[in-house]
Amino acid sequence: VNLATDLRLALERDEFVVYYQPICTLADGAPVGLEALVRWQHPARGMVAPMEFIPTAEETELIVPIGHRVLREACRSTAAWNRRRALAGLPELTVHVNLSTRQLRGDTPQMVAEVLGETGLAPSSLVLEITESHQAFDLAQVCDQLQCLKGLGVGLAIDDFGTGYSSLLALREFPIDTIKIDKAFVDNLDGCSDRSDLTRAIVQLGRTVRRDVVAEGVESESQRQALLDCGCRLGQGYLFAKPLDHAAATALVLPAP
Ligand code: G
Ligand code: G
Ligand code: NA
Repeated sequence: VNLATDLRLALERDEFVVYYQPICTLADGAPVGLEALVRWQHPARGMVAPMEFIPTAEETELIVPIGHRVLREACRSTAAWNRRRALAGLPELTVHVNLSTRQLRGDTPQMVAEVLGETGLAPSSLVLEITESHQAFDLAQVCDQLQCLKGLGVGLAIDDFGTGYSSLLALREFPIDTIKIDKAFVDNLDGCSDRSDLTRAIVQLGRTVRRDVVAEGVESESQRQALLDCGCRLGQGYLFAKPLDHAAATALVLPAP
């Protein structure tokens, strides 16, 4: 069977669902945002992880309509959560949506503006996480798109910072507000000191250039403490919560009735 054909069918049948993993303040575990993570609810194979279909989706450009669905669903859910949080006196959450460099095309800023208008989510509540594409991309075009997106008032984050060839170049060239430190560097905090020094240096780099820093893949109390000690304020990972379905995310972000 052909994966591209299956993905087209999955779009028609509306089989893509969005999970949400909280981004928390490391000090007290309070959620300040959520990362939207796509899953494919396959009728026979069950829940399929993004790594199994995103590369093919990028290659076939099916990532464009899939990404549109994910963005709309994530913005709609977060707008509803934020309305209810406001009534309860709780601060607004941001929602982080992944966009691979391959998804940044001429009409992307307009698509994002339309989704914000349609769902009523405040632009400042949306953060787009830019991930390096599995396919080649045009740096100048990506910069241009990111400037347009920034003009809408949304936040921009670099995902998996420290991996891939482009981290420092992206930090220099892109109008980025937030750096997400790759899990590999968080894992290092439990290891030998040379490696944890490198992690500390990355956190320091983020602070020096005045970007928010989010640590990914925080799994242990000792990692949480080490991150706090080096001045990192925000984290995401199994220590706080795994990616949750819509109902479980709702229970986490809204006060019990
Ligand atoms: O949920 P999981 O940790 O398996 O996700 C793995 C990776 O898949 C994420 O780190 C992210 O880069 C990618 N991913 C998840 N959801 C989306 C999405 O909606 N769009 C894109 N482009 N990538 C996604
Ligand atoms: O956007 P990104 O590629 O970083 O997506 C995060 C991925 O990492 C998701 O697939 C999520 O399920 C996974 N993940 C999130 N938190 C943890 C964690 O604490 N430990 C591990 N091993 N994986 C995590
Ligand atoms: Na991400």
